[in-house]
Amino acid sequence: MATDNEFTAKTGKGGETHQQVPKQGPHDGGDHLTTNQGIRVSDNQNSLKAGARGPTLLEDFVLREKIFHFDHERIPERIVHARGSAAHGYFENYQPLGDITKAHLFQKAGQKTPVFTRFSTVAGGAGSVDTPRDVRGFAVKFYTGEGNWDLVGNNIPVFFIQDAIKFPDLIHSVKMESDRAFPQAGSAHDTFWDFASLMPETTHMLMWAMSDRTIPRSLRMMEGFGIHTFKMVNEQGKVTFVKFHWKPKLGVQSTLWDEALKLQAADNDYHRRDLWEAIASGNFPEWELGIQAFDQKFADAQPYDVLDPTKIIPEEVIPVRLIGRMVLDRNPDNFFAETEQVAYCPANIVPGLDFSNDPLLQGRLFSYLDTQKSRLGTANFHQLPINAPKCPVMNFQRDGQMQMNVPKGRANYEPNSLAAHGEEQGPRECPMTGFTTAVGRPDRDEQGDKLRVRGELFADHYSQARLFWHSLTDNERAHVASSFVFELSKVGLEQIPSRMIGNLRNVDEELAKRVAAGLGIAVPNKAKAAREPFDMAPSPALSIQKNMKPVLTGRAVGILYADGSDAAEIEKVRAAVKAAGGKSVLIAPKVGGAKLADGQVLKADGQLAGTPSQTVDAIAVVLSKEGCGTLVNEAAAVQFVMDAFGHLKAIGANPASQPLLDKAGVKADAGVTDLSKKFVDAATKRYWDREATLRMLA
Ligand code: HDE
Repeated sequence: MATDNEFTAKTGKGGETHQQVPKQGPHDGGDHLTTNQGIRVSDNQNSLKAGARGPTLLEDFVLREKIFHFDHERIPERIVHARGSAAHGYFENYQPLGDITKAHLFQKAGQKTPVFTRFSTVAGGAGSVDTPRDVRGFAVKFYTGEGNWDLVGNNIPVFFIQDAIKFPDLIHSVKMESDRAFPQAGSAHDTFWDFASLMPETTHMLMWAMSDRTIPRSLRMMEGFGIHTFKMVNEQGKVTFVKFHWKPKLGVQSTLWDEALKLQAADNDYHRRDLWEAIASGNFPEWELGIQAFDQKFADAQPYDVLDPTKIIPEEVIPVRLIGRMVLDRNPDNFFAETEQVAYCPANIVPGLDFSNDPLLQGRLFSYLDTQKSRLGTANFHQLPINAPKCPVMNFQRDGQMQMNVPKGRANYEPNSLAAHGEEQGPRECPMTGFTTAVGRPDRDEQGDKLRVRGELFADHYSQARLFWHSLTDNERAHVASSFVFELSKVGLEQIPSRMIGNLRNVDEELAKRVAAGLGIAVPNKAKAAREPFDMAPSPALSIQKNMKPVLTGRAVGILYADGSDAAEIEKVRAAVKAAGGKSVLIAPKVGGAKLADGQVLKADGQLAGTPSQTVDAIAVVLSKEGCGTLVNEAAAVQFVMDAFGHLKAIGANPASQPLLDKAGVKADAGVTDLSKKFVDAATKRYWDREATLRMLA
């Protein structure tokens, strides 16, 4: 390929720029622009006209082909999870798992399997923002030597509904209301809460959705869950039930609601950019894959049904066994070809794994294959490079739109005896290595009448919602209660908040009271529970704050400086942040930089007005007396500090910057330090205690 300056630049008659392959060539290589038919193009700036000012001619096949292709560039976006970001990487197995599964990817220590992982929001369209309050999708395609395995999960371990037949209702209710087409990408509206409050089985997931889990700090800092109970099957056919967990190496971190709202204004692509930049800079995001493994005896002994996707198994009851790690180390080459066209399907499974009878999972096994056909347009979508297995694919399926393979010979059926005549005979089934379905429990679950019913224990809608509430810190509970208040405050139909709070009384009376008080309405009657809830031992593993890792790795520190700032002071902070594994972001009133006290100009990474403090995890304010004197009158600077304080972040400052801190209302606490080593330690945390002094939470 020729580089820019190897092309000849010419100006055409109308002043338009032409970059051309030079007259002297080369005319044999790959530098020539062509049509899709390979015809070289002589002019990519002007269509063919009858005279310089005449009409464009239909004959211009170059123009017609270009516009024709452009007109068809868009494909239907995903019905749910339309907005997503993805990356390539690998899964590395820790130890042989032959005792519980025969799947090849789990047989050797150190064995690597390529993966493509896509994270997404659920409710918004493909062009919506990254940071609404929403569940996040966490879908991993493992390209194993035995075919593709797709683990299509979320960042919350339970789901809203128990049966697939309710999914269209759930999604219709949460998406934009169908007459007015708003709100985009948010659940804070009538139809969602109408549906949710009429469906008490949603209560457990609602608790998670109203918690900080749905406003993650970064895609790199989310847990992932397979949600359903799956099966692993070993060589002897023995079945073990498993729940899948992804544990982020950086720990789980979230934003505050006010911060998430402001991030929407600051950067619509906050999570997409963060993932891309982390990978591009070599800071590869990493998760460990864990399983909770159990048998039928354990399942039968629980007071909840392990086939019910609105239930978890607390980690304190069955610890998560870590079986491998996933590293995302390569950004996609092309967003459309890879991130948009990737087609996950929970039915894609390899020998050694199997489905459970979870009725939500069973419905998903149909849905995804079906949706890909309407999204990608052809039954041959599996041939797209991002979807194609990295192992041989051989069968007698033929033809269809966009068939990319050119099968040879006549063998498009079997049995056949074509080999007897020296012809290609095609592949055959293999009982030894082929996928076989594990034998279930014909004695109990898989016999009997055809019924449209649910398992009895599915009727307990509240015990685990209560477990979640009881496992949180006081500050996290305040966030949950406040989120309910925020969301229900946007609901116009007055019967809905009361109905919802009536349900919440079954979770916790205190929560219900707080939400009612926050809305300024009376506490309604308690809803009748379909099955009386019971108390479970709290599970500290469910809390984000109790499990925060106080590290700077993966986190960013914004350094605010201006004309007259001290170079050595700035450098000291940068070096300390780097040593602690963090990233410094230099922020100055002008992106070209500021003239420091020693005369040097230090270029900024971001302009103050365009880089508010919600884009970083902690701030250092390094101003001269004069610089501070100017910035106390700059709203963006005051807001920068005020928001960092309000978002409970560490603030380091030199003495000359104090007037700015004072103007921003910063009060001394453990998170407000000088610029010594203390600051970098402080920057690894948030100051939850500060919140009660700043915000009236429910
Ligand atoms: Fe999905 N879901 N889903 N879902 N889902 C889709 O498939 C569906 C459910 C999840 O990054 C769609 O390719 C039904 C649970 C993720 O491309 C569609 C039911 C969980 C993604 C679909 C569920 C998920 C999807 C839309 C109820 C967590 C994005 C486009 C039975 C375990 C994958 C597409 C990606 C996508 C159907 C419930 C996760 C329409 C019918 C539970 C992460 O097929």
